Amino acid sequence: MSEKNSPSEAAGTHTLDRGNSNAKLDQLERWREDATGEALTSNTGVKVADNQNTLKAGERGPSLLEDFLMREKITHFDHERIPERVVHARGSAAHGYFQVYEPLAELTCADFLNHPEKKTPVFVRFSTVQGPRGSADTVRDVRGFATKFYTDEGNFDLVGNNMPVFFIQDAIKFPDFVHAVKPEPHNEIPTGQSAHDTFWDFVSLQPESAHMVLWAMSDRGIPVAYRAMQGFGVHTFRLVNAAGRSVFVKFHWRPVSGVYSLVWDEAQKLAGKDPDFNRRQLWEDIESGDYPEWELGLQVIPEEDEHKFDFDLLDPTKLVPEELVPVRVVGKMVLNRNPDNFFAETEQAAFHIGHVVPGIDFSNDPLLQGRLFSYTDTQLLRLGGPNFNEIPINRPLCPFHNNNRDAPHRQTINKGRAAYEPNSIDGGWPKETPPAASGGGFVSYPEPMSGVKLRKRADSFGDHFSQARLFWNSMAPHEKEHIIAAYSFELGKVERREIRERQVNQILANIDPLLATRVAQNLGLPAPAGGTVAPLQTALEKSPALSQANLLSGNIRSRKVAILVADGANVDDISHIIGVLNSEGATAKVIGPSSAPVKTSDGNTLVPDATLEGLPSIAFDAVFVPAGAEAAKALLANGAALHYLLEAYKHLKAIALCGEAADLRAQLHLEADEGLLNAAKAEDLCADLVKAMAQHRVWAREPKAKAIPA
Ligand code: HDD
Repeated sequence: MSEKNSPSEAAGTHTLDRGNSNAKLDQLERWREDATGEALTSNTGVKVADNQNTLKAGERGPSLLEDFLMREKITHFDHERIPERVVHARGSAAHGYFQVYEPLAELTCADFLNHPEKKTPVFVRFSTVQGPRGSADTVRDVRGFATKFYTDEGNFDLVGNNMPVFFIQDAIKFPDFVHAVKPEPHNEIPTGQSAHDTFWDFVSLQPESAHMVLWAMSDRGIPVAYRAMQGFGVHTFRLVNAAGRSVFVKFHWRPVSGVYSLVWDEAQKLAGKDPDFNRRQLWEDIESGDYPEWELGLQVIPEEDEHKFDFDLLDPTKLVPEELVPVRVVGKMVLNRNPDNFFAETEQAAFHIGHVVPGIDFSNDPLLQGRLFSYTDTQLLRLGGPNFNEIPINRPLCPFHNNNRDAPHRQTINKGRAAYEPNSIDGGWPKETPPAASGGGFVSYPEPMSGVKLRKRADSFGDHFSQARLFWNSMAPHEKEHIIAAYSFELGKVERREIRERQVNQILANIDPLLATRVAQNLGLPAPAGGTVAPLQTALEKSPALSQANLLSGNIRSRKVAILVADGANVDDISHIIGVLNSEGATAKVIGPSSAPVKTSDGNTLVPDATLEGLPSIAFDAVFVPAGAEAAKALLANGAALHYLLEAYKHLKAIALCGEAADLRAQLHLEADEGLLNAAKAEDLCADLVKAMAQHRVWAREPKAKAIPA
């Protein structure tokens, strides 16, 4: 933490405005306020005189069962845990609001999508899928992106992921998929990983997973931050307007910060060095006022176009390419408040795909239909009964009244005698509300139905490879390399040769020959002779909207820069770069050889925010080293500092070296490139640094950087 004295003070400790980098400790303590000055009591309100000692028969005697205070405290503690989510157990959440840009009356009668003046409160929980509650954030996995809108017409939950498709087409396969991806049952290994036999066994036998597995093996599986992820509702939903006209819709969340990812080596290291990496950033960004934002996008498909695509709109393993149906951006979500209590809010939040409001309805996607059952069922177990919607985080903000009664943990004290309908005793209340343009009751879209009762997958769900190929073809060269590396890594962990072979020959070979051949080479398998399924003719060869290379924001807002200092560091360079970064919405942290203050070039001292080991380069987007002969010499002699730079280089980050700090580059034999910058002073390189950071990584460096040991 920096000290706040003025630089002009005799003691000479620098005050550097580091923008958002300092957590506001005063605010962090806000939740204690309600208990401050209050007596410690039992749950029944009895004041406690001694919270240190159990009631005993004599100082050294046995404890007495009579001690109701000790029994209550221990009992409560013994019952603190509830079952973690069977999937998506590891997560973090924040509060915020959503605001629509303009009324969408032609599409939907949903109130919150029709009033640009309204800020609808939201609670958003991000998660990984595989790992338990205490697992690391940065594992390769799908990320959950669940949003609860507390609208004036009831809660709407958009329970999506950071990938627009799913592994399976029918909900009845979900337990199989989850059992396969979870740690193996005999030894509960591996945690938070899909790199093991049972996962690859299942997906290699289930070709409908090919598309989604490709997404998971791409950079989308290792996002840098929640704010750097897109979100997708995945299924096709319906919107219904006041006239009862319906359209199909796909929901999209587009991060204002752009879409970008970790590199694999970094993701693995972060899982050890900071397992809370994503959780911490979400928390710190919000505490510092740098609020994550997303725009809501809709892909609207008229009912009459339902069958015009070369895939089935009801198939959740397919996306609707944006080149065929553009995304209409309709509103913005801002996350601006951290929860006060993790358990009460984040852990007890109960999302449910079946929480919809008038104007939003379901399609017949068989995965969606099965989810409608599963989410209530799981809350009954996790939250202990059907009153889970009374828990404050789940409770609607609009009034709610019905004749549901009793059950465990009931909080509402219902008055009156008539808990049934129709009744005459309470005047017939609460009463139904007929559908109306605004504020009406929910009516399901009257979709005509007919059919024979059967268990069968529609033939239109039968093409499993065309969209996987579309995704592969749409990747930038470096993204393709990452996908090849990810398959090679994961399948390399698979012990059974026949599983590896099946994945390569029957799945990858049907996606793309280069992908299959390169992965086969890396696994020491013969290159497959060709695909086993004849490719279909499809509308698109490529979809540029799928490549993260096309999804950067063009700015460096919320990016983090490490400033490496040692005694003698040039203070003008430090002040200048911090000023520039702050003006661009980025933040900086001063990293020292130890936590002790360093002496800057003007003879004053500067207290580092962290040490080289405490905040390694993997926690930053770029590294900056100020000029100063003495500082450069000290850093050159410091193995941790050299490793810091080498690792930043290997992870393709922008590195800016001022003045004598250029000696570090020479010592490490690193070639200058568009992201490895030298200049006499900060002023001369900060524009290039900002430009390089906006590109996120120096991809051109990747082939060279691979040769550097981790
Ligand atoms: Fe699910 C949780 C997203 C298919 C059953 N799911 C859960 C969460 C997310 C998703 C984001 C965590 C919500 C939170 O933060 O509390 N799930 C998806 C998506 C799917 C999907 C995008 C496919 C498009 N899920 C799916 C199927 C089933 C489930 C097919 C069951 C048939 N999902 C559950 C669950 C969970 C859950 C078991 C675990 C905890 C919870 O619901 O509340 O019911």
